[in-house]
Amino acid sequence: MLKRLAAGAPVTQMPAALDEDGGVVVEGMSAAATIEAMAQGVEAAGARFQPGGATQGLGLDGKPFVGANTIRFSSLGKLSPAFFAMLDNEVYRQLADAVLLPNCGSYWVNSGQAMLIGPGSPAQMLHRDCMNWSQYCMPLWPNCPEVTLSAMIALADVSEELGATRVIPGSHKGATYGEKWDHAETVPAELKVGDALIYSGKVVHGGGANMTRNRWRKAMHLSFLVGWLTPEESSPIDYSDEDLAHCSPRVQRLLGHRSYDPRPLFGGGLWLRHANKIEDQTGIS
Ligand SMILES: O=C(O)CCC(=O)C(=O)O
Ligand SMILES: [Fe+2]
Repeated sequence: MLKRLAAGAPVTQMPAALDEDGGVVVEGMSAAATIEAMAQGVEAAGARFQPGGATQGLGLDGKPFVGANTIRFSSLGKLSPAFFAMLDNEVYRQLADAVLLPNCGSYWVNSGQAMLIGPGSPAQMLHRDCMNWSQYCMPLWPNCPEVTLSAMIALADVSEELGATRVIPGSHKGATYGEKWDHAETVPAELKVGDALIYSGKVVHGGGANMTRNRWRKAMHLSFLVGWLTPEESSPIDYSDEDLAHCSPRVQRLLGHRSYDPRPLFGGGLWLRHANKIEDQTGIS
């Protein structure tokens, strides 16, 4: 079993649990009104998608990973401003700061995605999320710094039967990078609506099988990535300046509308967003 901590527990306990098992359940991480608004937006948009359409940008090769009877889509901030509130969630912020800021000046959104698992879906293949950046992580394994942190947030109660995310506790410290993992070693991270499974990019996990005949698993994935790596999703162009005009500077940075500043660590300025506008230099408007 993964440890379960209340969102109000001292945040210092959470990195310790995360470090020990590679994942921790934070109960009640998101406010009820926020989840309700997000869930409504996802429900309405989800009805417009064909199951099995998502490919992770990989065409047919991506389909086995996402599953034939699942619905996945991004740009959740277009559905409800609740998404921006989730990006500003204080508990997740503190955890992400603790895990990622030792390795970057700032981090940004890797994915903000509805992950709906349909009835009869088999378990997803087991993987580590950091495998998206294997060229960096593999040569350094198991000592590679954390580059990504994920949250699976329940938009409705998520039981084992419905396809709760399955995790192999401790596998983030496993000696070999890619191997054949045994589903029997996984444990389900069951969630009540508003709870979140927070997990290391290094831990082995996968979506669970939905064993029901007619019910969907309703959850969303919100992951962060060190600011010097390329995210899965193109948030910087998915959202316009106008979309984010009323968001906090943190949310604007998370969605790629501010530059990456490596300080206090060593490195260059990257993604020079509005750093030197032509209009500012030439007087052209
Ligand atoms: O759907 C889930 O529970 C997990 C999904 C996942 O781990 C992924 O797609 O990277
Ligand atoms: Fe994953």
